[in-house]
Amino acid sequence: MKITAARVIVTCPGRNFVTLKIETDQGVYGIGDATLNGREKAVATCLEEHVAPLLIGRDPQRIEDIWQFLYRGSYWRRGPVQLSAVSAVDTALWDIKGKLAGMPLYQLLGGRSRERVLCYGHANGETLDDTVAAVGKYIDLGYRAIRAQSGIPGIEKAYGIARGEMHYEPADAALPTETVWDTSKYLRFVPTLFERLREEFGDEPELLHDVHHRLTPNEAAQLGKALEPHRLFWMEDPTPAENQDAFRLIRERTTTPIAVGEIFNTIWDAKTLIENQWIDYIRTTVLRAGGITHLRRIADFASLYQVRTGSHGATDLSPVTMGAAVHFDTWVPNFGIQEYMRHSEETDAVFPHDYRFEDGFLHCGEAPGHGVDIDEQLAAKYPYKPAQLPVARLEDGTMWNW
Ligand code: CS2
Ligand code: MG
Repeated sequence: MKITAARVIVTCPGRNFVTLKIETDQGVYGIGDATLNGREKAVATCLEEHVAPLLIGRDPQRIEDIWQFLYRGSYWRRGPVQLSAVSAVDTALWDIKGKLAGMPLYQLLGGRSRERVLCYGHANGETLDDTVAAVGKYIDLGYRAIRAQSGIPGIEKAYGIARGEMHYEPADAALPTETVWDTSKYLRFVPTLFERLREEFGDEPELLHDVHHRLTPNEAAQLGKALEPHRLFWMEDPTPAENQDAFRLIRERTTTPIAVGEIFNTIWDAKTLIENQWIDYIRTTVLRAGGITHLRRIADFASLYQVRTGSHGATDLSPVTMGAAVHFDTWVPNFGIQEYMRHSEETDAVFPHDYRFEDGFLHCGEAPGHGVDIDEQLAAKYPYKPAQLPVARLEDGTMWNW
């Protein structure tokens, strides 16, 4: 069996997506997601110019060997562009293997560990009251776990706040929008938000919050401590994680659970965090961390240290990633939670899929492979539209972490 083509499809049904379609001499094809928000063309070019030619003529059944060939064989290991490309190939190859076997992906991995996959949705609002109302809306929709982000008094554009109804898309302009950040205002405000949410909704709903890399380790520890009475499911990305040792300072000062890893590309980005048990949840995804093949390695390593999975699932990960993720989550023994930001109707139409949301949980389908396809004719109607992520500066103009 041979790979005959590896084609890249770029489409923008409301937001940009890069999709890889691997075709074979037996008519079976597989789909992989290669979207890197704000850097879509870099991955598309990497795939088209450098990776696709390496795939032609290879046996698509040799997933592990192709992974090793692309990772070890590229010499330039790691990095979001290279690993998003590798992930797309890997996801498409697992899709092909599932179709050949006539089995859904979770069966290939070892079968079901659970009946359904707990997921969390995104509630956000310009003000504290708006955010409380948004959390109420998610509870009405059946969600049992909800991430809450709010506008902060005195900060004009806070991370995570949607302009429209229910769909937050940070990549909002061809050139990065400049936002202003103020740590003191943020630290004063956030505990009042969660205090209010517990008052309104009681102990039952799981509440999450994304700090989005804005704090120093000591500030993160202060926030974690202040949030302890409100029993968060997790505090995400409290500080940038290039220096994994920074998390010791947070861990030793607060019991608020910590989740990290949506931008990690390999196990090496998380190794110190996991083996020291400085985090509770690892957020690596099928799309960013080497596909099913490598994500499985990370999850197995994490299981030795009682670290559970909590994969990234923002809208910039296409339904292809979401489909593969729900299969992975259905199997992975040390599953924690799955982020689930619903896609727009246009996106869902371009990517027909058989996973579904019901009663606060996601269910994967039984179709062979990961169960997500691409309607190429429809995709062609939505041309690429440049959009980059914002940047943040302190009030005096200093560049900060967005
Ligand atoms: C985020 C994302 O979902 C999350 O937790 O951190 O919204 C992130 O900002 C985007 O995926 C960036 O592309
Ligand atoms: Mg995040």
